[in-house]
Parts: sequence; structure tokens; C-alpha cells
Amino acid sequence: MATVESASIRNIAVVGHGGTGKTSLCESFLFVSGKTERFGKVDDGTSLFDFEPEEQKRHISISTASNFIDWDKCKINIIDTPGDANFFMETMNALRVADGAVVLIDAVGGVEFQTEKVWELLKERTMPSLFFVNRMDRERANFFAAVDSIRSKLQTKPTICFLPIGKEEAFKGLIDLINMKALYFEDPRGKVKRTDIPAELLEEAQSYRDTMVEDIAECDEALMEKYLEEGELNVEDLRKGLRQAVLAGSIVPITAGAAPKAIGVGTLLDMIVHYLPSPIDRGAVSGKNPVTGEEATREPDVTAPFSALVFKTIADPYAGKLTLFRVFSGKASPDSTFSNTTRRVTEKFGNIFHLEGKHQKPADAVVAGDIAAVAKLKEAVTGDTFSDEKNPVVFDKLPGLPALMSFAISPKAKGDEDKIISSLNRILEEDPTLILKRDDETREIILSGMGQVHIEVTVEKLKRKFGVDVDLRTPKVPYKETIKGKTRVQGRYKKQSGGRGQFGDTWIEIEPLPRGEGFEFADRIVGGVIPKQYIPAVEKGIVEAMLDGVLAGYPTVDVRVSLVDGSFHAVDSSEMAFKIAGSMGFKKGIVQCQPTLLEPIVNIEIEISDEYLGDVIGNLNSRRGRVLGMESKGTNQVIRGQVPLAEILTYAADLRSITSGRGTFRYEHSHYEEVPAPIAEKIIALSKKDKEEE
Ligand SMILES: Nc1nc2c(ncn2[C@@H]2O[C@H](COP(=O)(O)OP(=O)(O)OP(=O)(O)O)[C@@H](O)[C@H]2O)c(=O)[nH]1
Ligand SMILES: [Mg+2]
Repeated sequence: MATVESASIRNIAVVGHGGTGKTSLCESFLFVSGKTERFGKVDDGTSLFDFEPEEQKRHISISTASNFIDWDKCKINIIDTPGDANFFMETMNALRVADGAVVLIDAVGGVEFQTEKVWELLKERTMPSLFFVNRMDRERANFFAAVDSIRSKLQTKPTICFLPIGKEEAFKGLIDLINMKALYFEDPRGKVKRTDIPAELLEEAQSYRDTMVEDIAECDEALMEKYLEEGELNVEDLRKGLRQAVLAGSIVPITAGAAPKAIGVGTLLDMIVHYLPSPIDRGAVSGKNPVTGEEATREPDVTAPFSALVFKTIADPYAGKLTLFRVFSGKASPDSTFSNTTRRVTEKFGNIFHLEGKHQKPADAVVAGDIAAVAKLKEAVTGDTFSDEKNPVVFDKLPGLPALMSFAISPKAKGDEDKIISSLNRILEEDPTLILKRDDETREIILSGMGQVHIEVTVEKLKRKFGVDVDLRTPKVPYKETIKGKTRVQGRYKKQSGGRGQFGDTWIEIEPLPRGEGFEFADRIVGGVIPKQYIPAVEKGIVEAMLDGVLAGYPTVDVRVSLVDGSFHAVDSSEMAFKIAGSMGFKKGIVQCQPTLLEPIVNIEIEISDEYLGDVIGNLNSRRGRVLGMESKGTNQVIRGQVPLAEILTYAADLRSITSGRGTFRYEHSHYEEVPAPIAEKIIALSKKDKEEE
């Protein structure tokens, strides 16, 4: 494929809450632009963007997919992002390489939670954006209510540039407020028929046009002057002024449509080409010189030194790894070498491709601003920087998202343990939000991710791509044991068996330490009643005994043991004998010290939409949680508190159902606390039962 000019590229991320019609809109782009003969649909699994089996089964997007079209002499790279919170990292990565965003709003539901989340990112990046009110053909569609929800929930005043004509079944077109024309989309390919505005709509159109003109004039002093003098701005002024304002992030235009009927889609493409930035408009990006540590910028210029950023990795057991990257400066050519400055290795491009959904189209070269894919790189992962070897630069890495849900995984077939780990590591390469670790305390393999769906999808991929079938369980809670009382106790080990016997005799004091202090061993032997060389053995015996607590087999913590007295035998004493004596004394003593069970407590931060505050706090209380503070953030509430880990392992699903998905949370370990007696009894009984079964 021939290369394009940077100025005629548009990199567009399509974003918004789950189910707003992002994928349908991207399909509509392909169809309306003539790239596809057949209009792909999400619902029957024919979408070129939702091509993964896990997406087709659920009718939702799980990962970003890209394709490109030609429209009005531009190459538009379309990145379809998932709306589900489980896959938000995909959206975050897509926004790093997009120059503009199309934000979908459901004409029936208005702004929903994930749209608020993604809007925060767009604002942070001052990303030029357009609003598209989709699903205007649905029952109860209401364009103006959607606009109001943008005002109240996103605290942004969109500028209405197109008004819908009709709604629900009767939705058939738009009024173009810049050109003051009516646009009808009755052609199945989405071609526009332009007419004069029907008389009955003219007054409303004029009034919205006035507001739009004022919005645009307010962004530019010269335009404002002209507007005040002449009382009007011409189409050229408006288009130019609007473009400047959108690029600066001061205006977000809004239009409407119905993606699967191709209504309003061609108009949106025109807006993307005209109002959203090319890589040249977006300007230089900055990173660091990895050698000097100084700031380094890269201009979107094909003659500048090469730099690029990896925004996605796809693991394929047969074709190997596919790496998707955006070039920020210079160009990438097949067979050229470059430096992966994040990993400090040199690699070589093989063939370079442009992606068309899951298909690949070979490219001669990829210029600054364009996106492309390359197969079989050895080390690259998402977030890495590629750079000219002689002019190194490294771009910031995105901070990861905290894993919220963990499962213990085990193979369905015995002997597959190693294969699970190696295959999961391949999947981890494409998905940095997954964490795989072995819990030394509970001896489980723990897979953590963003939520239930995320883990389930990963397990399905594991089976489909690598043929490994696993079971998921709620992970065990790493309880601990401690004591509340103290004691002084003798541990004495004596064995006479014909020849040389065994003899070790110890007196120890056991007492509690403050929470979190762990273990302390004090040697208070005087006068050599136990010879020096046996004392470490006593400690070793105690430490081993501590690992298997008396209550339920959990490790004992926050205890001080002092070795205070004892005796030995010149012939029969040995390290082994003293180790056993120490262990015996500890086990005997600990039961006299009111042993208790401890559980991990986590700090939790929950962000929810206002209306669910009461329900969420009620639920938190029923989970033995404590609310420590609350603050509002826009129209949301942030609750901070502490909850036992045991209660949080299943929290994600609850929060989702209480808030209809309008809630997120994060947590981190804080400290250990005593388990309330009735709950401790249950845990102890359960552990006894487990032991008996073993
Ligand atoms: N009536 C109507 N249905 C639509 C419209 N756009 C999308 N849909 C339907 O809405 C459902 C969700 O559409 P998708 O395109 O998968 O939505 P999405 O935003 O990609 O969803 P996620 O990828 O899960 O975030 C599908 O059943 C579509 O057929 C529309 O304009 N009108
Ligand atoms: Mg989708």
C-alpha cells in the first residue's frame, strides 16, 4: 500500500459507555465510505471490529480494534474501543495514540458512567472531540435530554451544530446549522440528499444557529468583532473558527445519528476530516532522552528521527506476536532496525502492515502520524517506545490500573500447571491489567484483573488459544494467628534408645507483640545452662512451629519468645534435640496464651454516582466495613473506608449490581485485625474439616 501524507491522516478513537453503538458506528464508517460491501453487524457476529470469539459470544467489545478508510482525500484510522469498565485500559492506550475522539452518547440513556470516566481522560489530554448522539431511531430517543445530560454530568456545554429531524421511527435526517440546509439519509449507503430546511423547522433552526455562531465567535477576538459589526458570520468564517476552537479544546460540537441505518454517519465523517486534528495539527510530542535524562520533543515530520509508541499487543499461538504502534516522528520501513528504548534492545522490523480488523495489508512504509502493525518482535510490549538508534527518545509509560478481582486458578487436567503459567504469560503480554502470582502463604496461583468478565474472558482465551482448561475459585484469605495472653512453659525432649540418647530442655516465655511487629526471639540464657551452639536450634524449632498455627493452621505472628532457662546433657544433647524441645514448648505454650485469628483489612476507595450512596454504604456496613470519609467529585461521591479482605473478594459483582455499573473501586492492603469470634469459629471449623478431608 502506498504511503500517505501526515497532514491527511486522522487518528480517531471512538469512545463511550458500553452499548452506545461504538462498534456499530465504526462498521457504518466502513460501509458508508465504500470500504465494505456488506454492512457488518455486532448482533449477528459479522462486525469486522468485534472479531474475537469472546466478543461475538457476548455482543460486546473486549479489546480495541482498528481499521482505516478513505474519506474526502484523508486516511481516517478508526480505533474502536470497548465501553465496559473491565477493559478500560484498552481505551486508555487507544487515547494515547489518537489525535481526536468521537464520544458516543445514547439518545435514550444520555451520559452514562463510563462516558464520565473517559471524558476525564479526554479533558486531561485536551483531546479535540466530537459528541455523537446515537440511537436517535430508538423509542424514547431525546436529543435535547442527551445534551442536558452532557451539561450536568460532564459539566461541558456542547455546541449544537446539527439538529435531528424527527425521532424514533421517524428519525430521518439532520439540519446542518452551518450551511442552513436539511440533510436526508434515505439511501441505504447513507448518501445525503440536501434540501432547504422545511418551513416548520426554520425558526428553531435559526435560534440554535444563533447560539452556535455566538459560541464560535466567543473563541476568537477577530471573529467576535466581525460578528458584532456585521451581525452575522459567513460559512467560511464559521468553519474556520469552529475548527480552531475544536483544536484548542474550547468547543465540542455535537451531532446526532443512528449508526446501523447510516443516518448522520457521512456527516460525522465530514466533521472528523474538517474539525478534528491531523497529526500535524496535534504537534510535537515530548519524551525523554534515555541517555541524558533530558526532555526531548519529536515533531510530526517524516524527515525527523523515527519515534513510535506501542499501543497494543496481540498474542497468537501460531502467527506469533503482533505489535501495533503509532509513529510520532520520522518513518518506519520494512527490514529497518530500531531501538526499543523502554527495554534497551535493538530490534528489526520485518513486514509492516496496516490492520483491517483482523486482516493485515502490507505497507511500504509508515510515516509520522500513521498507525501500523508488525509481527514477531521479540521483546516489545504495550507502552514501549521505539526510536531511531542514534537519536533515542523514550515516552512515558501509562500508570497501570489496580486489579480489583482475584481468582485462584488450577488446571482441570493434572499436570497442566506449567502450561498454565507459560500460556498465561503470553496472554499477559497483550494485557498489562492482568496480574499472575503465586501466593506463598495460601500456595495458590492467583490471577487478578479488572473484574469478573475480564477474568472469564482470559480463561476463555486460554482455552481457545492455548488449549488449557482451568477452574476458578475464590482465593483463600491469608489469615494469620496470634495471641492475647502470655505464659512461661517448659519444652523438654528426652529419648533413651539403647546407645546415644536425645536430650534438650528449654523454658520459654511467650508474649504478644504489637500488631505488625512479626516475631522476635530473645536469648536470655545466663550461665551457659544451654550451650551457645544449641540456641539457634531452639529458635529454628519455634519458627517452624509458628508456621502451622494451633487454631486453623495459619502462620502465627506478633509474638515474642524469650528463652529463659533450660538444661543439657553432655553426651545426649544435640541441635536436633533442642530444635524439637523448642518446638514442643512453643506448641504447648501457645494454647495457654488465648490464641486468636487475624484477618487482612484493606483500605478501599469507592467512586459512585450520587444516587447510590445510601445503598453502597449500607452494603459496606453489612460487609463489616467502616466508612472513614466521603467527598464529592463532580456528580459522583468518593467513599473512603476499611473492609476485611474476605468481604472484598466478591465485591465487584455486588457493586456492579447495586449501581448498575455506575461505580468503581480500588483497594490496597492496610493491616491485620482480630476476626470477630463468631466468624473466627466458622473459619476454624472449616479448616478442621479441610484437614480431616485431606
Ligand atoms: N436502534 C439502534 N440500535 C443501535 C444503534 N447503534 C447501535 N445499536 C445496537 O446497540 C447494540 C450495541 O451496539 P454496539 O455497536 O455493540 O455498541 P458498543 O458501544 O460498541 O458496545 P461495547 O463495545 O460493548 O462498549 C447493538 O445491538 C446494536 O445493534 C442505533 O443507532 N440504533
Ligand atoms: Mg463495541
